[in-house]
Amino acid sequence: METILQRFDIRENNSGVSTGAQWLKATGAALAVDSPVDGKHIANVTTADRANYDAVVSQAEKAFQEWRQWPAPRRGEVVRQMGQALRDNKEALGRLVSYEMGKSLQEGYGEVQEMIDICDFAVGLSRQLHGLTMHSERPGHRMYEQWHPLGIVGIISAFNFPVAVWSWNSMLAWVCGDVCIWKPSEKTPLTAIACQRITAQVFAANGVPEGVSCLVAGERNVGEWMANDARVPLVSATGSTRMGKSVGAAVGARLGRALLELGGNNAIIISKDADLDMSLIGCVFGAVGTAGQRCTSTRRLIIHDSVYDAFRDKLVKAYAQLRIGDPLDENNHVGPLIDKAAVSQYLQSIEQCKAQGGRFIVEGGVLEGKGYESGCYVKPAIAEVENSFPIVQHETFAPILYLIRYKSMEEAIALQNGVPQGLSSAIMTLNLREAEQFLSAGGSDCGIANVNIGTSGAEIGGAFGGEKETGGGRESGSDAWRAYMRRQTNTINFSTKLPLAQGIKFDL
Ligand code: UN1
Repeated sequence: METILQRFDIRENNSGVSTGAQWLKATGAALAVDSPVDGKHIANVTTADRANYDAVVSQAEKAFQEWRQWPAPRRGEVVRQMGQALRDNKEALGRLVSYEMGKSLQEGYGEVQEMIDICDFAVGLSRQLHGLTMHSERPGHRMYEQWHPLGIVGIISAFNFPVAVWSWNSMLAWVCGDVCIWKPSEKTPLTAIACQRITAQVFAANGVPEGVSCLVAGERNVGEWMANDARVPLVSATGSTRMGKSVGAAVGARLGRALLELGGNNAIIISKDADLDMSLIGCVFGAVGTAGQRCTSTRRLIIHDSVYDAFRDKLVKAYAQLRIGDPLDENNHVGPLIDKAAVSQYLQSIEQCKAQGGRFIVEGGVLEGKGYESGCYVKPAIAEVENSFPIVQHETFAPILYLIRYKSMEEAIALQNGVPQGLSSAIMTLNLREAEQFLSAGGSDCGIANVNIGTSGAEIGGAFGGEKETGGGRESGSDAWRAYMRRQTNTINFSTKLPLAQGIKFDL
């Protein structure tokens, strides 16, 4: 890890405030970063205070004046080089993600791969920021729309995807002509510093103005400054529903734009016509991958009565084979939770589940002893529950899987939709009618609905996000770029008269 820290110039004490090549003297509180993998202290990061934050916003505003004038394909060329730099750093950055955050090495690499993929996507997009043309109702008139950059995009990201979610936002924002200010999770500021170093090198080689990529490490208050700041037209926030409600309310009160990607409570329906062996992989990876800390993690299985016992037995067998331990060791399936606060939330949820009538068929618990010194390793657990239990309605960011029984497809869909969140959903079935019913307007109410694929691991090419308490925002692929731009409708009169629309006569 030493050589990786050196590669990204991460020292014992680091500033968490940067406008690109420049690192400001941060004068906020210091964050101590400990790895959940082995509990060891990695480094300290000094956060932004209000003066630091204001200095960064001023620099970003200046940078925007210039950056917005660059042709979009030229901005795309810079992002193409970002993709190359991330390829060159995939191994090192993936490892650092794994060590700072605790996800498996495979998933750490996978996360950097998502960054590379969004770079490629954004490069193509830089030549496709298309608007429409319309036929005017007036003679000698032309109408069309064009898309302009917004300005500063504030990016608030979560610990669980500490670098990929930033890249989904920033790569699109940059080709669109926006400048970005990133507030990473206070739990994972080191990977953010690493990304800022990679970006600074690419930007310097291309003469990108200082301030196009900014970093402001900090706690909640930094997010609140952004949310209340009229100089930040768009705040894109990923994290808990609680955080999203407060960001959304603050941004809404000033009529700014918020792009929210919040909690999920994702279910997979296991139909009577499911391929059970194939389903098992999707369900187990969905529930225990990233130690259940994805917003897309599978939290509920809604299983048809006729296959319930058989599938439950397969799950119990599969869970018995899970290897929990150091995520940097590729033999392990499950790494630690992010910190001890997450462990106590996991334990509390298990207690609440039991108190509400849940029956654990795979018991949870905290692992102790050699290799588990950080105190963050927990056992993935499975409980049989009712969907209506308050704990089942709530997103616990941990590997606790709830099993629910159903008899009819209508009932299964109602159960799937019967939670406050609406991010991801899936059905395992070989029955065309059931699959289409699940995908129809009366089917899943989520932003993502899959057939014979689990709830997690979405590709960047699709729009990513969900409904209800998930916040309604869409990031990454499809036409999510529009959220980072403002639309302008232009009408041009090339005739010798000035006719008014709607046939109105106004002669002088
Ligand atoms: C998240 O957990 O916030 O679909 C993002 C997935 C990943 C992204 C998850 N591509 O599971």
